Amino acid sequence: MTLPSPPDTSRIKAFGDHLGDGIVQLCFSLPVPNGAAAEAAAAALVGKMGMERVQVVHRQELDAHVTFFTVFARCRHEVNFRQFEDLVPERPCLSQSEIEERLAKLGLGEVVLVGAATGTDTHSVGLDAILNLKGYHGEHGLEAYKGLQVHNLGSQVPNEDLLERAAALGAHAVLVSQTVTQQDLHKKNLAALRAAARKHTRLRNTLFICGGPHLEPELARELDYDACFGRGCTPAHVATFLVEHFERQLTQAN
Ligand code: B12
Repeated sequence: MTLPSPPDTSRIKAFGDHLGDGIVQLCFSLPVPNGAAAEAAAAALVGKMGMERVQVVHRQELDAHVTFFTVFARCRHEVNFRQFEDLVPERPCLSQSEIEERLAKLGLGEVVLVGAATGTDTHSVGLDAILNLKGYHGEHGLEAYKGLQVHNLGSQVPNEDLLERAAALGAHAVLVSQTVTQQDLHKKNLAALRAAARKHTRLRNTLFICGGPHLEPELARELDYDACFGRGCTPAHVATFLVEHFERQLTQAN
């Protein structure tokens, strides 16, 4: 395959073989036995998605009543990439030593962070990746940073327990992890946490940061969170946000 010169990113299409061909690969399962009828049904389904030139290139029995498919097809649609570049700017990221240096200059003493996965959410790996010493993606977690004092309360923590602990510790920031659920439990839980936090006078100036796979920054803003971090973010992204936030706050106060 030859990769041509950079395209006009205001109108981009998916491509497989050559730029602009619109070719996509889809993988899915249907609850039917493997066979020619299953293949026809898979092709029809992809056609209904608006795809053209549908080719079922692979089908495999997963069990007697389930078949897995790989399908190539052409998608006519295009998107304006520039619009997304503006919408989702790359987060700037400082190194751990730069962050530690700038934290020390703030003169706040230790910045206290209290984190948990709240409600019924048992997914703790994401929050641990950000907070625990071991870290993520070759980076140390926030526990390793001089100038940060980290309290990771774990998962399935009731909102009120998180808030009480944060208030008792005088938290500068509360970090909450939530996995998106089909029943919107994450929304309800995040909203309830913010509502309950308003009753704690000691948390009036505390930052509220949420994170988790598929959490939308727009939703976080709507629910009055100061920042939202999704899949792929690293401890340094979060620490950069924190130090820049406190620097801005100090400049505004002076
Ligand atoms: C491991 C896992 C589990 C483990 C969790 C163990 C544990 N101690 O954490 C177990 C088996 C318990 C589990 C259970 C369930 N799981 Co699960 N699980 C996963 C899995 C395979 C990996 C998640 C993970 O660890 N990722 C690695 C970390 C590093 O990534 P991350 O979570 O995205 O975190 C990053 C960012 O999001 C961000 N981040 C995350 N939190 C925070 C917080 C803050 C403050 C910040 C700043 C950043 C941040 O930073 C991290 C680093 O970049 C995912 C599928 C997947 N591949 O993602 C499903 C997944 C998350 N689970 C899912 C589901 C549905 C469930 C169950 C409901 C299944 C069931 N029917 O029982 C239950 C729910 C249990 C409950 N009450 O919460 C779904 C969620 C659906 C969705 N809409 O997104 C997923 C996506 C699987 C799927 N494709 O369906 N699960």
